[in-house]
Order: sequence, then C-alpha cells, then structure tokens
Amino acid sequence: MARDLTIAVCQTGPIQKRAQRAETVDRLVALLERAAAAGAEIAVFPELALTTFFPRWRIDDQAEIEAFFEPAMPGPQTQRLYDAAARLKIGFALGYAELTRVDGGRFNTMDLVGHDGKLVGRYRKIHVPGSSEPEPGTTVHLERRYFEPGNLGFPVFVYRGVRVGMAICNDRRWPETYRMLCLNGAEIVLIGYNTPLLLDEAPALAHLRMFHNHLPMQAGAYQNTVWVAAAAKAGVEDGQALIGGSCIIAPTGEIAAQAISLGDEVIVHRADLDLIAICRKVNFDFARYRRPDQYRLIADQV
Ligand code: CDV
Repeated sequence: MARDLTIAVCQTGPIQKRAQRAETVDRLVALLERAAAAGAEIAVFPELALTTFFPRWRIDDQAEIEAFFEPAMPGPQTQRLYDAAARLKIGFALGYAELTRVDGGRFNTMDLVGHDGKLVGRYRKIHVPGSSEPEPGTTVHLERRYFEPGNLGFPVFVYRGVRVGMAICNDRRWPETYRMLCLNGAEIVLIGYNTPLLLDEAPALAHLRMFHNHLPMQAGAYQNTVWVAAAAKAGVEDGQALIGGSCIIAPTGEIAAQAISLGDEVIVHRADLDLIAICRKVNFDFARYRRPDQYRLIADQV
C-alpha cells in the first residue's frame, strides 16, 4: 500500500518584540487552520516561533529574559494552539525557548505535537551558534548566552505511522544532523529557522545566503534519502532582515514547494514516502554500502 504524509510548512513573517503572545498565537492558529484546510496532516512552524529572535540582543534584565521563555508547554497562552491541533486533527512542530521545570535548564527547543493536541516528542537544538558576549566585527548573535546545547540527541518519533525527526536552524547546516536522524530511522525531518540576511563578519558571502540555506538541506535530503520540511521566520524583525525561502524538499534533493513571500505563508506538499526506498536503492542503501568500520580518524597521517 502506498504511504504518504501531507506536510505543511507554516512560515511566519516577523514577530516583533512588542507583539503580545496572544496575538502571535492567533497568527499561528490561523496558519494551522490554513494548513488543515489544504489537507495537511502535519505542520512545522519556525524556530522561536512565539517571540522575536531575542538572542540578537544582550539583555541584562532577568524579568525581560524570562518573558521570552516557556516554563510549561502548553501554557495558558499556548493552549489554544494545542486545542486547534485537536480540533483540526493536524499535528505540528513548534520552536520555542524552553525553561525546564526540574532544574531551570534553558534550551532552544522544538516540540512535536500530535493531532490529538498531545506532546509526541521533544528536540533541543544541538548546534547552538554565536557567542555569549557580543564580539567586535560580528553580527550580535547571543544564543550561547541564553541556551545550553541540546542534551536529547537526535530522537525520532512515530507520528501517524511515519518516523519524524526535528532540527533547529543552524543544525540544518551540519551533515551530522541528517545522518544521525536518518540512522535513527527518520523519514521526514522538520526544521525551523531564523536566519539573518546579512552577517557583519562575512559581507563577501551576502549573495549566497539563500543558496547556503537550501544547499545543506537539499544535500541532507538527498544523501540520507529523507523528506525535509523547513519553516523560516522571515522579513524585517525588530530592525533585522531575516531570509525566507521556507521549503519542502524531496529525498531526490529537489525542492518540491517553496514560499514566495517574507510574510505568513503556508506551503503544502503530499510527501510520497515510497520515494525514500527508491532513492535508497539507487545510491544510499546504508545497510549494504555504508562502511562505518572505515570512518575513523587516522593519527599521524603524513
Ligand atoms: N538561529 C540560528 O541558528 N542562526 C544561524 C546563524 C546565522 C547564526 C543560522 O545558521 O542560520
């Protein structure tokens, strides 16, 4: 029997600092409704989808920092999104700033929520970029000030019989992300990102920002025979331009659907999961051809 899953990528436009959480959740619910109306069975939202990308600032006021974090998911202000998932019978993956209940850990997190509105699984960003203090000559990007590196590995969860993994922004540039998720059996990788259009440290690469967005995701999809669906937070957010380019990528490496705006936008594609086996047979039958015994560092190489 043919297997497929209809995926929606819910790109958002900027979420300004002044936006109230309720207003932002309204936007996410509206996007989820559009995704469900288009027949999607799962949707992915951006990284830190409930707030502005606050690591672009050095913030010293603890109360101000706390306001960006979620001590519980769902919480009083996000419950409506979970209720919408259950009402519309559509799952979603949502990026947010997590404050853990037990030990106060802080992570850049993405949760996978089922079509019953209940938590399916959690991923915490592993490749946390930037620094903890502003560094001269570089665009201020202080994720390492606010977040610890993820400590849950690259887990894969079963959603409607499909094996789903997640990754967050900078993770998408690293081959290890796709390889680990796919060694763990992922058939679909859901990604959220906030990527500045310009980096002060690399003006020579400015024209490549979108190319370097799609290149690793297309390569990751192709080399690991997996569907990739990636949602940007796009547009000018609190004075910083963020790229869009949200997309759905087939295991062939082809972009199957792509956003055309820098605002709230839904793109949908029915992902043919049988394509994975076809692509695997051609080049990437891991069990047959991978040689982990030879993948080792060689000391004293001349
Ligand atoms: N939010 C991110 O992880 N941003 C990174 C860079 C630009 C710091 C990215 O890879 O897009």
